[in-house]
Amino acid sequence: MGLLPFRREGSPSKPSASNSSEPAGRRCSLRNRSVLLGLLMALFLFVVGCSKDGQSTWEAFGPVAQKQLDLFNVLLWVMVAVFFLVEGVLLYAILRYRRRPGDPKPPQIHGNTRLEITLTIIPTILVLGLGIWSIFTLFDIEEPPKDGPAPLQVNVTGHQWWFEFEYPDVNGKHIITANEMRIPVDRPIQIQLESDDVIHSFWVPKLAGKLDLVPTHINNMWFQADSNKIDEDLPVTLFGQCAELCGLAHALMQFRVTVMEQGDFDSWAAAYGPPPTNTDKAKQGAQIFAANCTLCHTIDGPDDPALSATRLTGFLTGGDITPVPAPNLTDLRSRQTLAAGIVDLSETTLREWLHDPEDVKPGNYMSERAVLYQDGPANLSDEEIDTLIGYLLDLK
Ligand code: HEC
Ligand SMILES: [Cu+2]
Repeated sequence: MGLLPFRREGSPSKPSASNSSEPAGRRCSLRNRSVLLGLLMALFLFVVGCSKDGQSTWEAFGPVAQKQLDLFNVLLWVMVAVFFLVEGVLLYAILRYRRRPGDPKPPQIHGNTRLEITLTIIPTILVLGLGIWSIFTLFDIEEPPKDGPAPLQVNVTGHQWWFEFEYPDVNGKHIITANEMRIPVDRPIQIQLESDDVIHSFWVPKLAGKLDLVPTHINNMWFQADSNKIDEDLPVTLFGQCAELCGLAHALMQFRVTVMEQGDFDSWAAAYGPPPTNTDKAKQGAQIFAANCTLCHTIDGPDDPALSATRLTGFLTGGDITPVPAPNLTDLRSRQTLAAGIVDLSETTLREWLHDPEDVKPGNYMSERAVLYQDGPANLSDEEIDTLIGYLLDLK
């Protein structure tokens, strides 16, 4: 059974509303029903779009998102006011001065210099004002404040269809992980964005606006999560999403940002390392992993750059069975989600993933390129999969 509501068979087609042999009354009621359905859908989207939970742009957890939200609010409400003013005047003129039976032909006029100048100056002032405010905001959020705490560097790489997070230096330690970014609260996070393949976009609405991950080009941004803007207890997990159509599984390319106390963040960094192999079962798991998975995955610390280069070449060259860049699994046991944030990580979901990744995330490059999955579900016994899971998640 799939974890996602994908339907493999075609759904039964709906009766056509434009069937001309039907009586007029029935055609009409069908059309009314589609109008009603359309309105309900619009209402649903409107209501869902306004929710502050999850992936919302209406709530800011830090200074960058706050300044962007302030600007957005000003732009939005000024434009709403202009819209209602213009449409109001238009409606008033249409209704009040509409032609009535017997009205004489109105006098024809041409040109009104004073009115034309006024109607040129007002929008010019508005557009210039909002434009200048936007530019100042851009400069304002370009860099973290110089007098604050030192920023933490995180390098983000976009892959089809998952995110890689590299911390060059956390208390002297080099860390590479995937799909879940952990950040300490009240500290600027300096982010470098790049892509391995196509253009992706990095977006955590509660922390900052979107920025593209572009191949062969580095983009920079920063954000910060402020404890005084978050009224829940830490750690708090925020939703992120690739916001640039990047291929088949684009809609399944999400990530999480977990805001933590500095102490908890340091403990996570200190614990970062391969899963222990202190039992026979775990040793067996490590062997199965070495035999089947290390072509693409690293599990003993940050990826070796030479190996990453080979994997990238494999990906770009194509073919059925080639290495490809894949999520670093060193700290998989500390994660909450699987396969770029699309399912919660548990023994059950990991079993489903290892059994048949294609069923969980159609199009992904693990089922596409691994020998194990060339004939569909894994060429591994249930015991082997269980042993692997025990090793990966450090189960006792
Ligand atoms: C041919 C390369 C390849 C091989 C071999 C491979 N994988 Fe993967 N794996 C990938 C790719 C690519 C992804 C990312 C899929 C996605 O999210 O789109 C992935 C994702 C995963 C994930 C999810 C990681 C995350 O951050 O959510 C796990 C767990 C995983 N693989 C485990 C394994 C195990 C265990 C094996 C060996 C039995 C294995 N993989 C073999 C390429 C591979
Ligand atoms: Cu993407």
